[in-house]
Amino acid sequence: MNPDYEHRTSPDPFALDTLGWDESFASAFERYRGAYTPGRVSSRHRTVFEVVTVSGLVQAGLSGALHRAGRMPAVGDFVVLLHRPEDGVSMIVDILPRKTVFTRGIFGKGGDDQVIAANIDTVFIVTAAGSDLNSRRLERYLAIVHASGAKPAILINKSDLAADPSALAEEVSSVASEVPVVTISAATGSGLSLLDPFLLPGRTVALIGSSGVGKSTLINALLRRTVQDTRQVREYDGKGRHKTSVRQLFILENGALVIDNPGLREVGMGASGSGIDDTFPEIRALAAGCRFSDCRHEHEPGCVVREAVEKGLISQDRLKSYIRLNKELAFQQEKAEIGLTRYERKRWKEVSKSARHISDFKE
Ligand SMILES: Nc1nc2c(ncn2[C@@H]2O[C@H](COP(=O)(O)OP(=O)(O)OP(=O)(O)O)[C@@H](O)[C@H]2O)c(=O)[nH]1
Ligand SMILES: [Mg+2]
Ligand SMILES: [Zn+2]
Repeated sequence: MNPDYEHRTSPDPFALDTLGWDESFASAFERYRGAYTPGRVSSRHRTVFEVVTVSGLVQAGLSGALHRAGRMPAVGDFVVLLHRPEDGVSMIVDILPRKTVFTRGIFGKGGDDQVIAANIDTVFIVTAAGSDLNSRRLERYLAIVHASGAKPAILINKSDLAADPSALAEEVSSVASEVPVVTISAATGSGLSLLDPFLLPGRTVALIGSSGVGKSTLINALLRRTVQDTRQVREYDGKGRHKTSVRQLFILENGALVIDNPGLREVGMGASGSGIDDTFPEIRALAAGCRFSDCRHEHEPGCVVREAVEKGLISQDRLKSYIRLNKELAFQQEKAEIGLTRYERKRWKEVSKSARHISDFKE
């Protein structure tokens, strides 16, 4: 449990709709009617999962079958629970198909540990006035969010520290394209009402960004804002004790769901796929006019994108960044393929060894 929050996921019972349940989950759950209960994973502590269900918060383990299949629920997943009254244990026996999957895309790390969260509608990419603000990093975040199926929004936090917050917003707008940019201060509460259109009942928002940008402070502010009429709340003491180590889903009073994440240290392009193109729509739009359909916009003749850079229509930095991220994607994909081949080779050795055993097969 993360002790750093003024309000936790409420243990009160919830209607499934409030948790983001919809028709597609309902039909996937259809075959489990009877002894099973659906729920949504709100946090994971190694092998124990906290799951919100219609009858409150449940602690559950993972079934042996899921474990053996290497299927690991992520925060935000809708899961199927089996409760064994004889020993009081709840077990996750299945994960319902995900609507969106948000992964960090670093090859070489365990498959399912890559998953940051599932079934996310909107991702708040949080940055802060000061040294964290970095256009190139924002492009990386945008690429993985676009690839996840969730919609991104960029939040510039700590506007109270900026001499000219609108200048920051303008700087960010140059990489944001059509992605909304919202300037806020989680500490003073300024701008928080601009987030209301994203914080809707049954919709899930995940917060990502570097450590220290104020993700947890923002969640506290949102929790406090939506409960302030009904509960007495201790004043936030601003001591920076919110270093988050566990990913966790919270439910705001109005039924919106928000997921706090630990600061991301590394964002790989491995799972970004077409997310890179979505991050650079101005380049994608022009690229269709390049002479070669696989033009990388480097040295190829008939490149419309480079021409646009020369004319000053597209920024040189943007094109450089686009090329670099695509190279990284290609490199990581290649690494993944080599990894697979090695695995296949090993499998083949095992298979041929057992074949030799059976039929005295000789190489
Ligand atoms: N001045 C100012 N400080 C803020 C604001 N929001 C957060 N902070 C401070 O920034 C520090 C880090 O805030 P956290 O909310 O812990 O940051 P985080 O993004 O959750 O960090 P990790 O959990 O490590 O990823 C704390 O000292 C906060 O008080 C803000 O709007 N203005
Ligand atoms: Mg935090
Ligand atoms: Zn080109």
